[in-house]
Amino acid sequence: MAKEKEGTDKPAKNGVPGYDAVDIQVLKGLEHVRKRPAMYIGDISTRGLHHLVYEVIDNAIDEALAGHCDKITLTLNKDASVTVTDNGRGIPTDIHPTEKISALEVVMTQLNAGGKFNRDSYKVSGGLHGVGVSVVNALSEWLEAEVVRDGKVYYQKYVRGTPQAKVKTTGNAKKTGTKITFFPDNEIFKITTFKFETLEERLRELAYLNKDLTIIIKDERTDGTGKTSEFHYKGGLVDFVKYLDESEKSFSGKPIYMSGEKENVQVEVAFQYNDSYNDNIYTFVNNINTHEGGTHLEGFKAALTRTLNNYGIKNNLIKSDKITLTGDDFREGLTCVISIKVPEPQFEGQTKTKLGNSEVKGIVQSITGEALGNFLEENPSVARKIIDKCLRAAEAREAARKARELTRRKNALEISGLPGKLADCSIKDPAQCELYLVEGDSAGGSAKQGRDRRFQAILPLRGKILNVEKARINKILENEEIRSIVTAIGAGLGNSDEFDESKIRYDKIILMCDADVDGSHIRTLLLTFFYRHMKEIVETQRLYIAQPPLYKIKKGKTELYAYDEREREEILKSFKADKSAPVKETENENEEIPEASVSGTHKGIAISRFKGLGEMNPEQLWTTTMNPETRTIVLVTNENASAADKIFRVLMGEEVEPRRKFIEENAKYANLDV
Ligand code: 0RA
Repeated sequence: MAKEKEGTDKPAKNGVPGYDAVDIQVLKGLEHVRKRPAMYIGDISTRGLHHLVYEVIDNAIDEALAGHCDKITLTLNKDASVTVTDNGRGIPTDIHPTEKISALEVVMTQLNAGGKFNRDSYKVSGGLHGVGVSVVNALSEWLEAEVVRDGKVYYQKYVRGTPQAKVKTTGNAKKTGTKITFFPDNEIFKITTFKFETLEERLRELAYLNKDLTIIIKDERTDGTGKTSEFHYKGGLVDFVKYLDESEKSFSGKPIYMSGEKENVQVEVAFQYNDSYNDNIYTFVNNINTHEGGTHLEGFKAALTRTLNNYGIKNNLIKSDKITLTGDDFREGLTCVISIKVPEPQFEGQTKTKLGNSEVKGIVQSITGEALGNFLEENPSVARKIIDKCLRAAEAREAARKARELTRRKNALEISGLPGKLADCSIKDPAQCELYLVEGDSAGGSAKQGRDRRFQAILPLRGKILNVEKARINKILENEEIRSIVTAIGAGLGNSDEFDESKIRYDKIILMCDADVDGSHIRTLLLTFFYRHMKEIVETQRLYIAQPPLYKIKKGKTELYAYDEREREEILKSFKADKSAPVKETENENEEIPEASVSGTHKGIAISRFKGLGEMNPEQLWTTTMNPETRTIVLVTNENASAADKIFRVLMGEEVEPRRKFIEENAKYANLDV
């Protein structure tokens, strides 16, 4: 995509005064961004909208990486615009030697103008982000840039990417910096409301990754939360690991930190071990989250496996003739953040978040291997605890292998190989099929009767399923309910080489639980299971949550269902307004809603609250919750892995205090919990 201009010769004028080929090309550039915004920012949903902010922030981060900026402020303004201020060097404003206009205008109006400036060192650009601030400008109804540089304040305003006047000076000022205010174009974005929490999460992450940086976010919108957060973490990655592991007990003391630099690649790693059975490794390259991993991750894993194994054998902790430990064993209970800075990162993979630079593996491996070796020698008691944990993981893995073997043999004995409780659908094409996982046998029975058996399969689940957050893989595989889920889906246990996506038997897997506390607990347990052990199902957008109604409201022969309090009120209002069967006003508007099954009367109107799915008859269940024409189902997404992961760990993990805090802080959203 990069359009490099060679030499300094301007192409010949084409006859139109004030226009030459370069200008036309420039115009075409931003026009193309407006025509095909998704090519530049991924999509035009809320995600793309937030990308605009990240783009400007990343430019400020580049200033920080170059050592020129230590404070970034983001403000969500009253008028719905956004301001990003930084104290970097300021976008250059002098006349550009070849473009013959202010460099500020070049940066704001030309695609990939970054290449025209010598912004030294590690750039964020080139990755997921890094399309340039000109893209933000093109996709904004208006944008104002204010630069403080060389003792002056410079200013320029743009409308949909077009400058409204030349760059002018508006005053004098000391110091340096850039302030960009933009108003996302509602011709491009359907939704132009920023989500404070989404931005906050990324800014917090950036502050952890750049320990000298202070990042502030302010919500000044009239209908906003009025929240302000300031992030500054002196401990950097060490603080990040503590934050990620807030809900777990570390047994390796405070996070182990190591850093080094080789061939211009800076490496920083912090990690600790906790009592859980999961590993959580987050990797970043130039502050970009490399979700798909890459050579830096490979290097670290190799160093961890080799160094711990060598230490264990040398100190007689691992008897290599008895047991062989795998990389997975050395990562059980590991929480780790790897952050590296590479001058020319190459990003690969489906979402361009996998580091490809081959030289990086060896660099990370040697820096972290050496540092870990020293740490183990200096901290033998921690070393022993870590090796112990790894040995237990290996034993469990061996037990799990045997359990799986057993399942396979058992399944081979059953004719269909499918769980007995599963009421399968008759259509065999997975693309058309749905699997309902239903809480309780009685609701399962209604669902079996109410369903469209051609494409809907029902698997009733009895009681609570196992909390996989607190169990090793062998225990998980011993669990009856989990085994039937895995066999019904048909692709094997996820997150492993054994998983075969092409064998998934359903296009949608829908969790259907009661709308009460127990139901929401079971739903969380199921979500945890899918998130941890069948991530592929979440990632391929197959997992959904059914939305059963909370109330049935009946007047005469008319029966309506309400899915929340607001709908209940609306239906009541419409019933009362309906003159065909006059109803006297209730004397008390706040009359208590009768408990389950017991019908309450609002003078001719009967409201009943469904306590559980089991209370609905098959036909009700079909119309309200299962009929694709009338039901609502909510897709489970995995937008922000680190945030979702943290929520699971807080809710399902060991420590009680963070859980209490989380529930208290989020109690008001409790009925939205997904
Ligand atoms: C081009 C060159 C230089 C800095 C920037 C752009 C720059 C862009 C943004 C966007 C938001 N804040 C920013 N700060 C700086 C290098 C400047 C120099 O070499 O002096």
